[in-house]
Amino acid sequence: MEQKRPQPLARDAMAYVLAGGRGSRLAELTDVRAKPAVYFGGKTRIIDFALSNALNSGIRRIGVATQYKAHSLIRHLQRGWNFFRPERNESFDILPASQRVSETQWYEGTADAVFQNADIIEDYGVEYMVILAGDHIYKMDYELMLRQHVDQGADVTIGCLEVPRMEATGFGVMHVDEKDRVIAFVEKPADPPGIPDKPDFALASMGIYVFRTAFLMDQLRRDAELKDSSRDFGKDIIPYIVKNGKAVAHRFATSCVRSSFEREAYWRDVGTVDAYWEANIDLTDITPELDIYDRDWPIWTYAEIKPPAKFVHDEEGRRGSAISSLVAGDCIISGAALRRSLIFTGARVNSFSSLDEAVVLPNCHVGRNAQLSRVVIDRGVKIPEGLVVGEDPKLDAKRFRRTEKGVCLITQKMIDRLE
Ligand code: ADQ
Ligand code: ADP
Repeated sequence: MEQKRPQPLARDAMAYVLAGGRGSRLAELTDVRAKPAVYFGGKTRIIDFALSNALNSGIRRIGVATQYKAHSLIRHLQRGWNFFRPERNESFDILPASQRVSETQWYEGTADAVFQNADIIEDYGVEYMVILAGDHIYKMDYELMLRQHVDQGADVTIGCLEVPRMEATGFGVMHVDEKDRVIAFVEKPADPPGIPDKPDFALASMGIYVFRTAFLMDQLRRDAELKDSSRDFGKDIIPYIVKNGKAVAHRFATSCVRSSFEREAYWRDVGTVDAYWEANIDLTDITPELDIYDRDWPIWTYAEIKPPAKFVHDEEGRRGSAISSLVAGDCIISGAALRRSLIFTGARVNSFSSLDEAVVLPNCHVGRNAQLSRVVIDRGVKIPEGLVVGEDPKLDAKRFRRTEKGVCLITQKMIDRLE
């Protein structure tokens, strides 16, 4: 008898990406754009990781809920993620908070950002919902998480990872039994409970969840009736299911996608300027912890087709090079020296300048004789001739946003104030 090929569960799932939060700890980087739209890794934006994971996992229906400063995010999605075809049962929906349920309501919490679009989601008739956050850097095969959800007969499956206990105050923290069933869940505890046999670590929720669509919708409708709910997955929906249903933890390490040299299960929040700078600069390592060149798990993005990066030497023939650096297209490095730096599209770096551990967002211009060390330069900034950053901490802190780790975030407004 002919054997039926098992259908990947991902083809019967919709990925729903929550991309509305502000990410205020990224300071000026999120003044004009939502955190998921912030540039990362030389070409991509943060949200491209969750979206590429969904695509590479085989998911062909995607919804993105947007709210805060969504213009640049929406523009990016429209340009880069527009290849889904309804006739192949594919869809890509951008779902801005548009007061569809009540004219006075934005999305209240994360659960509300799903509930307000219930009719659109139910119309697609998919069996499973994969709820994702649009603001984390990681590579993960969601098919494996879906498979565990079905195999264990869970009501909700929660993606989780082990983090140092004292860093877990910003996460949902759970306790599990020997079968990884969640027996307790606390959202952002002041004193996070440790893992029984590893007390210095806590089991933290990644804020990603798998549900059967019908079950999720029932829960959202139930929660919508409550007066005192904040309509949030972490605060309301998940704790309720842990108490009254079957919640199971899915370990990130089991479905994290790794290339041949990636050692650890890589996951980063990049929610602060320091974490953001560090994760970008780490990519310049000889064997970085995150491989963005993995052809088996490509990170798709939108990028304009531009001329290649060009390197020319200075008048003395000495500089005009990049060591341990990533340089995107349309950059001209003329007579400048780059070390451990990550330069996005369209930069011009002029003679006798040096950049050391610099993250330079698109379309920046660095004038002659500038010396910049440990910086993040916002998009389109014009660095004046001779500017020195990274030598005098007090002066830097007065002029720019200087972090605990001594990283300076530089925006055009800060440069304009110098003159
Ligand atoms: P947080 O990350 O603090 O905790 P939250 O601020 O609600 O949760 O953001 C989750 C995601 O939803 C983010 O991607 C954000 O951009 C987006 N978002 C927030 N409000 C939104 C809205 N109104 N509309 C649309 N999108 C919105 C959550 C969980 C924790 C878990 C961490 C892991 O609550 O349990 O540990 O994620 O990072
Ligand atoms: P991205 O670099 O993320 O594509 P942009 O720099 O183009 O984003 O800005 C995103 C949105 O913010 C756009 O709507 C843009 O017009 C607006 N914007 C950019 N800079 C400013 C500013 N200095 N003041 C107010 N709005 C701005």
